[in-house]
Amino acid sequence: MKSEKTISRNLAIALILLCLLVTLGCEQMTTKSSDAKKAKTDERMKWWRNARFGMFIHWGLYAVPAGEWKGEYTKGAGEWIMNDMHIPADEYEQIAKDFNPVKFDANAWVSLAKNAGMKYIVITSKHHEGFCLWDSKVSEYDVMDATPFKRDILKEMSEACRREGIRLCFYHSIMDWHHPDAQRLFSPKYDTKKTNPNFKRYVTDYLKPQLKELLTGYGPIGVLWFDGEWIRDWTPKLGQDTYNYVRSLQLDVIVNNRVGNYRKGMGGLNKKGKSAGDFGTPEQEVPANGLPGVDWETCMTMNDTWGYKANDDHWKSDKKLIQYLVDITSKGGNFLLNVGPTSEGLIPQASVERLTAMGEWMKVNGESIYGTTAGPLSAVPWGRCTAKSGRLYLHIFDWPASGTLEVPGLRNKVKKAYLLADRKQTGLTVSRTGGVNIVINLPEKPIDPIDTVVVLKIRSWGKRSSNK
Ligand code: FHN
Repeated sequence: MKSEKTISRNLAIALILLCLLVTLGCEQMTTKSSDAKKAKTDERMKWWRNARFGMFIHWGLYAVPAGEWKGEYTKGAGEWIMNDMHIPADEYEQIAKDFNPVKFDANAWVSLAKNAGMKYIVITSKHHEGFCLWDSKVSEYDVMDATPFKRDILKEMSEACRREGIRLCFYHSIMDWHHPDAQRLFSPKYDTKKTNPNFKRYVTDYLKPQLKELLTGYGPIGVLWFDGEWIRDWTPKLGQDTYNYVRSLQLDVIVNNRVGNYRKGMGGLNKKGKSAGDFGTPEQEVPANGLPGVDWETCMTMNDTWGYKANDDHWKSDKKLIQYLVDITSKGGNFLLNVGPTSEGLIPQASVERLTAMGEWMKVNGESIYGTTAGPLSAVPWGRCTAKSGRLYLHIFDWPASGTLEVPGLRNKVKKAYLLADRKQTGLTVSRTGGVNIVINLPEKPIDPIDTVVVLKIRSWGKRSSNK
């Protein structure tokens, strides 16, 4: 007969074993569910990660003054003229009567983006001014009711994007200087310190119904790109709720992190590295080391303004823009490059010229951008490196006078090296100078002085760092 002591000891051991099994089971279930969640997110983000390059379009009533108000040019960006020139909402809204962009051609805009090598377009549905570029049923302050133009711009963009296989995405401002339940209360100058007692009504009766219009009336939307999230009325809870709401309308839509007002910190992500939203949004900057482990996109102007300004001729060169694209991609990010169309509906010629030049480069070198990840090489003096399975793309900005390219820190066995522009893929001589450095013999002159790409076909040997 076993003593009572033995029975209670065995029971205790059995209980501990049971708890261990239950804990292990729960952990396995948690791991399984987080793996499943990650797989779903990866699937949803796949096209965006492959795309790497998109067009940002800032267009609204601000294109009419084009930076000038009563004979004075605003010092700020074109799209901020209402606030920066202290124009009261009821005076500013009169501009709608002059918004008649008769030269607007959605097909031309979408073709320009496509020929530049861009795979998606993010257009302002409504910027901070509150004016809507589509036929909204919850507002008269839109292109159909308030202007002589009376065409649904987003509808025409949606049809053109679908025809050209370009993903249509919407920028939408949470901050609204026109709606009485939002920041209009503080017109003519909004005040980040003030709150509107009716802001919740703005969210339920206006912001969400408009998001529903945008996500149910214009076909599949690639990205909902929120902005104007820094106002005091907007909270992380509202952000998470809005993220969930938008995804309930289109499950596959991607949402930027500005829905969750975590833009501060790591170039658009909170200290924990994750925030409401699917990607970080550094603006007018490229994080020195990218944002390792998360998706991110740098948005940038071609001159100094997002919305058109007639007196802003401070244009970045096509060399600068191409090398930004490569730099960002080499760090694992996307590049969202802006155009600010005029009140006639034309994209400025200076933007067209730069996009055309970028398209010429992309036609030859797009393989080294699309679907690539951050390169495994640490900073190299001559350029950048992007990567795809089994291949490294060496982007040479500064062609070595010696005719030899030194590639430090590469453990992988090199199977072949060739110039990406060389369709015959003629092999370049590669030698290893001890350990992890290789030297590639190059032609005397670069193919492209802005960026000539050498492809290294490599055998994956040992762990290569990756950014995700
Ligand atoms: O205030 C806006 C600005 O007008 C522009 O839309 C940029 C683009 O990312 N976002 C805000 C400034 O961060």
